Amino acid sequence: MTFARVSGTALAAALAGMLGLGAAGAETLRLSHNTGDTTTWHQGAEKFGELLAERTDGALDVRVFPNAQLSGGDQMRQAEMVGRGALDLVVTSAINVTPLVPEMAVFSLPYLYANYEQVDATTQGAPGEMLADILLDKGIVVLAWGENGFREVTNNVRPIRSPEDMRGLNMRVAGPMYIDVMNALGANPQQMQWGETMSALQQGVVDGQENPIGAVIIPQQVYEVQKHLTAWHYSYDPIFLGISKAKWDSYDADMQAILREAAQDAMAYQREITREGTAQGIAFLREQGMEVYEPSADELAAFRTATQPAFDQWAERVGPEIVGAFQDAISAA
Ligand code: X2X
Repeated sequence: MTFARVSGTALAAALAGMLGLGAAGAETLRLSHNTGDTTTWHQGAEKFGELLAERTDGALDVRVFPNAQLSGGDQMRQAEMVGRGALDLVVTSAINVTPLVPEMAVFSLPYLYANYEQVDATTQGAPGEMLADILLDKGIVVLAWGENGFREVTNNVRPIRSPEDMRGLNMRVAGPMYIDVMNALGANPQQMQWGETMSALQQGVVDGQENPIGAVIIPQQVYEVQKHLTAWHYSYDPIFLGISKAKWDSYDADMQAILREAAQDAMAYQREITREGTAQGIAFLREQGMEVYEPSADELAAFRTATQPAFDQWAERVGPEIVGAFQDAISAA
């Protein structure tokens, strides 16, 4: 497109977007997330924008930037940027925030949760609020919790049926705790941006990775570059929609209520489509030619035992008060 062919209106809109101004005096908020534009993270973020525009008569407009574009491709940096007001909004997963807030690792402790009821009892209950309070101290207001999901392992070398099968595999991981989990299993973990992972898998730089089926593996077509998947449910990863405290404080109570409700509704939608995609996911992946292994209860117990050292190490880092609150909510669910 040459400059001369851009209409005056389009140019004005483009300039307004760059300046953070939307149509006719609307305020444009920039939302960053670190997956592609086909994921349920992206759909949840877009839904938030739609609801917000509707409910504010267009006064607030959300622009969604996928693939961690606004943080130079660094998925871990987004939270810190929202915290100091360099980003307005973020959708990110718990594990990405652990460098800033190590307590966020609590959600993803290996084999903490056995099912979605237990998950919801924490993310939608008092334990989730405990973490939201800690994030608030870092300048991030959590508006709602959504879902990345139970993370499943894929690789191109062999089917994973036991902890022994993980030995020596070169595994891409997102964040710090997963390095310790992979080490406990005898794998060779390598921390890597999600944005670089598909090509690393394709080129054989790493053998495998782990991610949730409905939110990431299917929408990002990981099945195109990976042969084996084991549904070992070893770690749960929530996402959240957060806003910078500086931005939040610029609104009155009525606008804050609209923001929170739109976020709650958008993340409820996001959880729903993620769970639907996950429920149909294994059949779909088999159709695509993946070899999917579903471990028995005994086999799952073996993975749990093998990852226990990483659980213990990170439970200590998170602290007994928070871990205890999670475990109480889980046993009551
Ligand atoms: O990087 C990943 O694996 C992803 C997309 O799940 C997260 O952002 C943690």
